[in-house]
Amino acid sequence: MSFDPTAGLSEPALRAWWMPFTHNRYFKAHPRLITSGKGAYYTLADGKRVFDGLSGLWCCPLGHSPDRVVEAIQRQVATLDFSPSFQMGHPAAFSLAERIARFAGRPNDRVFFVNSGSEAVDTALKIAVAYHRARGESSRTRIIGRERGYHGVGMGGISVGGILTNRKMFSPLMIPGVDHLPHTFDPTHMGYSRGQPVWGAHLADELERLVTLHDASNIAAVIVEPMQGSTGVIVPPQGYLQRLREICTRHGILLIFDEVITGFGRLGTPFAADFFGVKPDLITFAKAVNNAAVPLGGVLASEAIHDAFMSGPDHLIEFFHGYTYSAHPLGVAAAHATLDELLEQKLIDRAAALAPVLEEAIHSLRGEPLVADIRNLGLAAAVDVTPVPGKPALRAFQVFEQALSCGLLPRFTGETIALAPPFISTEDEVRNAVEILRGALRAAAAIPTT
Ligand code: PXG
Ligand code: PLP
Repeated sequence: MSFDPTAGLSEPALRAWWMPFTHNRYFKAHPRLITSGKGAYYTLADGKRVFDGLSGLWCCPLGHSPDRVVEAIQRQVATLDFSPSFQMGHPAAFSLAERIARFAGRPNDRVFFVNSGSEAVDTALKIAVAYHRARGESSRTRIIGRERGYHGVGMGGISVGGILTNRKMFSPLMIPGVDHLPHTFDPTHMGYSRGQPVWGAHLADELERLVTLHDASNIAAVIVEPMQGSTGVIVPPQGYLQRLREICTRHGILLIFDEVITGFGRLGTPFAADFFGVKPDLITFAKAVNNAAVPLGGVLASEAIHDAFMSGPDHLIEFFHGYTYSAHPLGVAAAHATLDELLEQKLIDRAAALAPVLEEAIHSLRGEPLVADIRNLGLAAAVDVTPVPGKPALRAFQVFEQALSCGLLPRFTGETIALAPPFISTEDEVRNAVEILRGALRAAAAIPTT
């Protein structure tokens, strides 16, 4: 018997899926089920339509099930469902790599395909360490991440990441030799900033201190999200990323931008590197690369990094790394169709044009009940709420539930509500999402907390 997605869920079925990053007990007592999606809207199991305020999980800029992507996947699965990428290859993967490198304005880069942001991060860390070794600088092994950073859930990613809850249970599994730069959020100096805060470029100088502590000869790479998404849209201060770049260059340290959220247009430019005018050595991407229709991610590596590996007999493998599903034909087909759509429909320009609409709307929430801070950059914004004393993360959850009941699916984590609407949204939809959030803040504030 085939599965009927619209049928009510049985108790054993609800029990069986141990859900990721979810309050499983609460969820299973109060299931929130999505049964379909089209354009900027989901349909829930009770038939209600909700606006997708976070483009999936930051990954569906074209909205849901765009015809072109659907058709590309359908054609591909009927032609070549799987193709091994170890010692064999399929043509569309090569042309996609070339397209992505050109799209990034880095035509000589090489693209290593993976299946998620977490895999992209762990791959980039491996490339960084192996690169230095290949060049005879094998003492360069230390990696520098940043507080509050989110780099996925692989062992490398949680080690360089800086989100306490994602780290504290797994302490013995962390890779050694990692330091963290301070995060750049300071509400006393940058509260309610619109776009990039003016204050804070000096925080990049902490990297110099780490170099002084360890010596550059021991440091392989620095990894940062150019805009921190997952931890709540923390926007880099003006000049900060430029300064990180200068310090890395001066000391021969690789700079990795984790663009899993910012890649493919979220800031209104192809990559955040373009937005900030800073050129990292490695870029990780995933999510929006193919509108998330099939898991796909990758790492862009500069030609110099790639070439350092190309030594030894040419019949031998140069980089002992890869995944069964690297460059999966369905993921690749979806990415070609996504790029076609992003470029032909000029959707990145549209994201850029919607950015000031979102900025204006979200900052109009200042002074509403519970609001503690508001931030935005590109087509992304966040509102911090004042926590209920002794009950961390409850307020944002209440706001989320109120919003959902009024037709908006935002994202909540900790004390933050985030919005990152699809690029296909209209101005009215963006403004309306913020109005629903306003109502949700007021309604949540009225809920007794004792
Ligand atoms: N790096 C960054 C910068 C990310 O934002 C990952 C790596 C990991 O990607 P995967 O594909 O392994 O999940 C991410 C993922 C949220 C949210 O609501 C953010 C992410 C994932 C899920 C939810 O902020 N970021
Ligand atoms: N575990 C086992 C036993 C495997 O054979 C493989 C791949 O062959 C993996 C894990 C890794 O899987 P993937 O390549 O999908 O990451």
